[in-house]
Amino acid sequence: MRIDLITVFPEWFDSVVNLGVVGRAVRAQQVQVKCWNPRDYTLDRHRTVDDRPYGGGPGMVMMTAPLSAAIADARADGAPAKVAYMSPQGRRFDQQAAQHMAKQDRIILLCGRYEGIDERLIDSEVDEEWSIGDYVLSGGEPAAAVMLDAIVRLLPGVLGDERSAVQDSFMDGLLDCPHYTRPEVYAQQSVPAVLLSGHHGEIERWRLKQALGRTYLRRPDLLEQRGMSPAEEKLLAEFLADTDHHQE
Ligand code: 9WO
Repeated sequence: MRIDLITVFPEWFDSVVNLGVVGRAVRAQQVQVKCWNPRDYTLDRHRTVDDRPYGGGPGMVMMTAPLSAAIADARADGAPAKVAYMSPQGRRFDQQAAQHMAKQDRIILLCGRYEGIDERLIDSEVDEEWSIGDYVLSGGEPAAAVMLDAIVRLLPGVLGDERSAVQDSFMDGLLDCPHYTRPEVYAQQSVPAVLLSGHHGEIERWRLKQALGRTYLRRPDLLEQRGMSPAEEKLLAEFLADTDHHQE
């Protein structure tokens, strides 16, 4: 897959593209990431990309010309791609959206700065608008980094076979189960005995039960959206009967 970023802060993505799972995927050429800086498409001495808002008010607005030139160059550089604008006005980005995007050949992520970008640029060049949550950032870059990370880890071969199998498994659409590692006792709390038992069937059943229970307690909206099989209904009832979960 190919992911293009339109940004006045390409350096912002250095760590994203070099470290961790995404860094490994870039080095293995499972994803190509390319930045396009609107400042490189300015003609004035100060490389101006923003101007004062019509109608007045505080702050600045990103001008159309440098952005449209950067987008045109990005578009012309490979396969056809949709331009996605990172904005609080966009559709909420979730795991399902990440899975859909991971199937595309290419996407261009447009990062705004200042008070926003000229609406006419959005009308003429933007195909999709995406929000990662209901808060205002100082620019679209952190949102693009979030989307890039969520998409890249879903690409074939990026995570090990075992872990990608888990992604497609019955845990899909649920919150994660708790995890433990050594030591066996920490702060007077023991690791749940089932995880030390070596009974893989029992362990999988416990993990699914925990995932269902936590999703029910913390994100009932996700459980509503996903639905439960009769076996899962039974596991959840067991979870709720096991102990009190008031503090969760
Ligand atoms: C700035 C501002 C200042 C005063 C009153 C309201 C204001 N809104 C904004 C604003 O939305 N600025 C944006 C900053 C302009 C476009 C890029 N920025 C951005 C993107 N902030 N937050 C996002 C974003 C993107 C995706 N998901 C969540 C947030």
